Amino acid sequence: MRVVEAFRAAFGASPQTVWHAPGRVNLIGEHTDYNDGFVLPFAVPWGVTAALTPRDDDTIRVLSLQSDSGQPVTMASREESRGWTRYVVGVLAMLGDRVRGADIAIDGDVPSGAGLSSSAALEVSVASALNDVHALGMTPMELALLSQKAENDFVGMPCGIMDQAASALCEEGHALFLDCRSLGSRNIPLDLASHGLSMLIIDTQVHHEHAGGEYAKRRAECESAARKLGVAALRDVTDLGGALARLQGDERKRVEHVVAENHRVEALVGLLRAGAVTEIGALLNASHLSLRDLYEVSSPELDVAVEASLKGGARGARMTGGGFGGSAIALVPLERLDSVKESVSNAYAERGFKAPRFLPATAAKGAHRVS
Ligand code: GAF
Repeated sequence: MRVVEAFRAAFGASPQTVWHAPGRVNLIGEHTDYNDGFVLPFAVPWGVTAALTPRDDDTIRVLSLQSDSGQPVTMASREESRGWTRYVVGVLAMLGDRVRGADIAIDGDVPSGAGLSSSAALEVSVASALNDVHALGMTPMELALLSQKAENDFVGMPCGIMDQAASALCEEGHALFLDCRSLGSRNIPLDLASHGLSMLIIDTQVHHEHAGGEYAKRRAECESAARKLGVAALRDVTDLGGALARLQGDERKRVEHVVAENHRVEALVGLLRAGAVTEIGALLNASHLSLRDLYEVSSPELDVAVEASLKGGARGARMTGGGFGGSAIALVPLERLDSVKESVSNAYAERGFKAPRFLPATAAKGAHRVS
């Protein structure tokens, strides 16, 4: 394994453990996680592999096979961490004095900037490796929560739990139905191929700079609306009409999205359980329109990807993840794959957008030890 070879070359011995954690796409349930709602992500076949040996001092050495220098970054303490190393050091920091330093080599193949949660994969791979070598006995959900805390408190991104939970808990061939309040989850079989369907990822190759600030703003709007409505979180809104009558402007739109999106997750899970996977397209489309018009987190590239894939024969399509660029997903009958790709490529070329990248999405396994 090349990450093990790189570890040996950099640090002069074999790693004590090697863990892989995947990125994700979200089938449905967008911007619901931090509203205590429901999500339905599945793990993708790309992720991060972390080879790790603990140290008995506070030094942290991290080598990324994707970094240009080819050299490990050496930090005498957690405070020295900068840039991408914060995702790694943040996990160590959240473990406090349960761990000291570590030598770590990282190899990732999540398509960069595609919005497929490479940062969650990085955090969860390192958290899983540390849990293993230090015999901490943490469950996959505890590792997901630790990774989310590293991202919230150390990196400074106020994300919800979805991406880390997907990376830690998903099962091959299944989507993860997660209640972000109780943290209870169920693996829902996602059998597309036997229905003649596939899930296509359309990577817009665009990531808008202001995404982080807009994400925090949406979250703050939801929290403000929940306070006005006297509920702990938007998950608790039971009378949508009554709630909307008490709100105005952006907050009104955000609430309408979140409440309906939670119902769409439950409806989609119901269809999957009933074996009616061919029927989920309308829910994907409705989710996209709501994210575009009510939550206002789509982008021209995402909208064109969705519209053109439907025109090319997709059964449903939507943006996936936080938005403002990243990827869309399309549910495509196998015999229409070429026509969907052609339709999207042509639409992008007509508008002068950068050519999109197409990736097949199969539901992969969550974090696991590889050596
Ligand atoms: C990003 C966040 F990291 C997730 O927690 C989630 O809120 C998602 O955007 C939107 O559904 O991926």
